[in-house]
Amino acid sequence: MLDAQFTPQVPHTVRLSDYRPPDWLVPTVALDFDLAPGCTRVRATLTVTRNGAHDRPLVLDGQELRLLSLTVDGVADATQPVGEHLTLRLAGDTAVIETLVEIVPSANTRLMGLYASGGNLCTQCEAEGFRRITFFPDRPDVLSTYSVRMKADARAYPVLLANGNMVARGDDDGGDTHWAEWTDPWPKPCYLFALVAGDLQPLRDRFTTMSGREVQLAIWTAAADVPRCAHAMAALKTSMAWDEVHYGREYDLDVFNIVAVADFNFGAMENKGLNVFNSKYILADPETATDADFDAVAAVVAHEYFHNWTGNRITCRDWFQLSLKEGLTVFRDQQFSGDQGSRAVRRIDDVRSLRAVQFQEDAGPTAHPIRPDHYIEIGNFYTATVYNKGAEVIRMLYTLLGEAGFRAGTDLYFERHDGQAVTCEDFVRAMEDASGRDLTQFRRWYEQAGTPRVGVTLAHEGSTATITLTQTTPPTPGQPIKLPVHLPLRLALFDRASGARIGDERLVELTEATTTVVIPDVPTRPVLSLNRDFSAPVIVEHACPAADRVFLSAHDDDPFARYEALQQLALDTLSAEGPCDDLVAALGATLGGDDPAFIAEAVLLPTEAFIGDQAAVVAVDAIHARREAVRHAAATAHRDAWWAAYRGNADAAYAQTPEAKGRRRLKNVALGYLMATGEREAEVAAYAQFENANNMTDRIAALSVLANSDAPERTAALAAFYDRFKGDASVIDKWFSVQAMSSRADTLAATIALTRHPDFSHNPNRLRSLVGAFGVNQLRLHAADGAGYAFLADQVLSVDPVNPSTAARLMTPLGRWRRFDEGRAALMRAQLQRLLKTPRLSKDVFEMASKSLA
Ligand code: B3K
Ligand code: ZN
Repeated sequence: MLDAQFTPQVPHTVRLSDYRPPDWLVPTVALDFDLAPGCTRVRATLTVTRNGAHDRPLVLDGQELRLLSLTVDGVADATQPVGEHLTLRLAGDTAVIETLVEIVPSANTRLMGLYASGGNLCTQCEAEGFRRITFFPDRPDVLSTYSVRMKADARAYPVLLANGNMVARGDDDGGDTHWAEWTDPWPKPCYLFALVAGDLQPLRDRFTTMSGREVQLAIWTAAADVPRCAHAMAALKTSMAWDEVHYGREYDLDVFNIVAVADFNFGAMENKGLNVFNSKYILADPETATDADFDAVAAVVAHEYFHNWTGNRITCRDWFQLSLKEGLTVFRDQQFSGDQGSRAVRRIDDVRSLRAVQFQEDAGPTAHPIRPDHYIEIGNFYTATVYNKGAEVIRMLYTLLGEAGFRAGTDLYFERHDGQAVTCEDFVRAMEDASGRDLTQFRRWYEQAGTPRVGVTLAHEGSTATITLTQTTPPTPGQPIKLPVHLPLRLALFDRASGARIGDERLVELTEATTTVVIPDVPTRPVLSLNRDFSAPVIVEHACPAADRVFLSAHDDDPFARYEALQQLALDTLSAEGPCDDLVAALGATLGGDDPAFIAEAVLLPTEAFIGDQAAVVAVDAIHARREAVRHAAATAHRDAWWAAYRGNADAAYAQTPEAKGRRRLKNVALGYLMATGEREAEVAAYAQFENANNMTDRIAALSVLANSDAPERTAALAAFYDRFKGDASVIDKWFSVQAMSSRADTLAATIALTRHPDFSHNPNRLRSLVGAFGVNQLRLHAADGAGYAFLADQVLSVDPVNPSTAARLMTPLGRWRRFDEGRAALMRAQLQRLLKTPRLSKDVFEMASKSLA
């Protein structure tokens, strides 16, 4: 029995520069599972072939496997695993290796490999979970065709699923057990292997592909949840059609199955033909899911589906190339989501989360390029940088090459690399070859960490406008020197008097440290609109007069730029003392617009965390006080307009249309401002909305403002919500979150008390809903006495032995100590040191804590 809990003192660092092609290939794999939660036997038959002329042994990875027998070409072999490897010296160039191992799914709390969830058995193999199922060269550049046989108790596990197509099934033992055989014709790396056995019911549908093939679709879940799968199914069919139209990609199996499970480390997994989802991203109905939940379901369903081409048919050579599939697939799902509703609102949302999470990461101790070059635990690299900055890098290629050039690039990429495990470099080369553009300098985006800063000055003389743009990227750990990157900036000038744009928008390509753009025929000093639609993932430093921001917030013809002007004005205002009249007036003007979905996003003030990100040292309490004061000012100044926005959008009939969602959003943003007036009438309205809501968006919005208040109805509302939804995990997650996110002084005490609630558990969704939510509550996590930090570290230590990958994610906020005053920084460091001193710490938490302190 191997034991992965006992981590060596200093875990091994894996380096990109050490990459070597696999010594042995495994063209075919046959797996035979005798499934039971307490003891599962896995017989694996691998055909292996020597890759090239060498005499190195075959090294198989294995973790927490009990080896019962091993044969090589049918002959019993006594070799035993050493550590986490089984090393076999083979005489010939091919061999058949058969292993029989025993594993214990019910004891697998890491949720990697084969594990039990809600009475079902399921797998998660990416990145390195397959080695917890059987001995195998667990790396993405070993591609095999799989045939799978599984046998299980027929009553407990009436449904048996695996990748590909089912080819046979039958009963054993007079019907007490049954079995199924599945084969997947497409060679795949082992991280895409999946198997599910459970008491599940399908929501079925079908899709006819562009070449006329019919695909049977099914979403499998507990019987009671089947009606809640309709939105996911609709999204699946829409994404299948969208990928045909926009990328020419057709689905390639006769069946596509999705299974929803309650215990899952992240959102979902793109296993070939058998996606496994966190149920949070499948189940949705108006009563229990918010509009944001509905959108997230569609986005994640699309994302996993799109992986069929960007990830599965063409996969990664090694895990350093993760952004090859993730950045590209996030970009594709963002495009898809933009096409389903308002592109501008979707872009605002994407940029907001990029700035909130990725910019912080890029400025912190774990900053890494979208293609990292070393890691201790690859699970720590499923980051906003690899995913979301990765998507921004792809978006820049799209902007630079244009729609047609980009499509030619992806066409060439698919044609050239189908069936291969490739690198980010292969992708860029396909873009280069298809477009004829030289992307040499662009490649720096893959190598350099850190968010570039673009400084801007505008000069106007005679009738010439001169824009000077400088770029610098601050040092990041291990990368003291940064070179200029190739970045596309969309910009436009506006005429101050008429409000009209002067000429066309320009696409300026920055390649040098300094770039000068001279624009003739500009008679009066213009207003500059820069980085429109957020064309590059940079921080723009432009000492722009408040009047220009106010102007752009009203007149810019790029909706993202209108939003951005207001955000920057708000940041300027919130980061300083003094009057806030310009901002309040601009908010009022925006509130008078005619697109509720856009207004709702534009009038939201930047979060306390984002305000903190702008300063050298985060002034926790002052930021909160200032933001509340400005919110109060904006609320009272436009009191009647907020009430009009609230009441005017309150009677909308429930529908999942962009229009209805936009109106709900504006109504609930207005409710937030009304609460900031401090008027009793607002509390009464919130409670009435809470009680009478016919959908979760309205109910949780009302509960959330009440939870953040001293309203007399607060306690009753929280209790009523719990009673109404107890037993529904995803809704109870929201109940935990609204309490952990409250700005009230008793939030830490309440959060600690909630860890003793009978519904609190180590389920990843539940941990994120309480501990994760508290971790982003800047005001209360960063209480000056350090109690918030101690709580977070307690939780990390409690979760680490159970589920290290989740523990490592929960501790991220502690790594930001350099951004706080010395008192807080010392308290944060003390908790990181406490983590590092803990015996038997996982390598996941070790890597995060040691990098945070370095
Ligand atoms: N590829 C998976 C993520 C797996 C995470 C492993 N630690 C989901 C996705 O990005 O689509
Ligand atoms: Zn993905």
